[in-house]
Amino acid sequence: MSTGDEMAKATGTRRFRRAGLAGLLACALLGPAACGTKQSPGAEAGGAKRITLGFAQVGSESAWRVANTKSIKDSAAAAGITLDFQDGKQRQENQIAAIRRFIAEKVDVIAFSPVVSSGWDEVLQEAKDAKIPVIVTDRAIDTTDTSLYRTLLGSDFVAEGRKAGQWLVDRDRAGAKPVRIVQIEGTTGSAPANDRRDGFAETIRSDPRLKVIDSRDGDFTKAKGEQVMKGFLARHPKIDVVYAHNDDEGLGAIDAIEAAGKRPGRDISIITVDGTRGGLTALAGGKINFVVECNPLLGPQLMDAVKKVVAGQTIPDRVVTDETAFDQAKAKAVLSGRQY
Ligand code: GZL
Ligand code: ZN
Repeated sequence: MSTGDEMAKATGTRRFRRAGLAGLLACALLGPAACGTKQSPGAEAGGAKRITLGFAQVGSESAWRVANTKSIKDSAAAAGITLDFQDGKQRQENQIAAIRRFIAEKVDVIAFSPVVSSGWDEVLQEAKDAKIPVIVTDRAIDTTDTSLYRTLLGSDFVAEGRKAGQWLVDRDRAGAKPVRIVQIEGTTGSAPANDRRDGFAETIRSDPRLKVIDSRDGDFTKAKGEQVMKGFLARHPKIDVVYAHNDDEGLGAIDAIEAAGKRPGRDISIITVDGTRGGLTALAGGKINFVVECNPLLGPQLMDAVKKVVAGQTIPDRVVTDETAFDQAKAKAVLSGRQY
């Protein structure tokens, strides 16, 4: 390219940039009207009012959560629903502040995945007073007033715990020796941690050789899972099984077990929950022994519920996501096709 051309290109670029800058400035100062981009005042092409959904997410603590967030964002776009998405960074006060912001914005519907199960009545009463319907997704809340939300859309975590326990009961049925189990729990006070613990405990009770000898909060993260497993290895000379409440904690436990010179999946068996690519890869490779699925792809069902609520249709007060479980052969079969 000749120098002249380069000059023209450069000037052109500079001019374009200046105009762009001025345009941006006008947009920022004068609001959408000056932006040139058509800001539909809420009317959709077909004239139906465009729905606005406020969603307060737990955080981005695990691969499951990242997949859950993607499903919600992609589904809102596909459904033509305007989404105000707020990341709670795993703190309840952030989620409560986000819900208050949605109320102030007068969104059409509020949805959230409660990081812990208690402490929601006050803010949900404010949403009810503002006549904004609420949908609880993924994790359940403890409340005596079920009029505070329209439905709970998410997994049956007790069933997930039972599946994990049943696999162990079936596998060790023939054995005679005691089976020492350590449990890496999910976030203290969260529905999945409470229910996966209870479902597992009630199932292994049928076999007196299966004993949980230690249990600690791994907060659903890989880092905490590794830290907790290091503590277990330091405290207990003999551990036979790790039951981790999600894949990420299980992957952290693998690192700690290998650092201690033991073979995960062989010297110490590992059971996890979620069914993310990381968990299934470790299962296919023999470092994890069993993975219970927890389906994060709640987006389509959530948008369907949002549209029904806005249209004044009744929806069931509980929608359970369907889920399966994986042994090594099944993991190998499904891994290449996994979305997350
Ligand atoms: C379960 C979900 C849990 C996942 C974890 O539905 O709330 O939170 O099992 C995630 O991976 O952090
Ligand atoms: Zn689940």
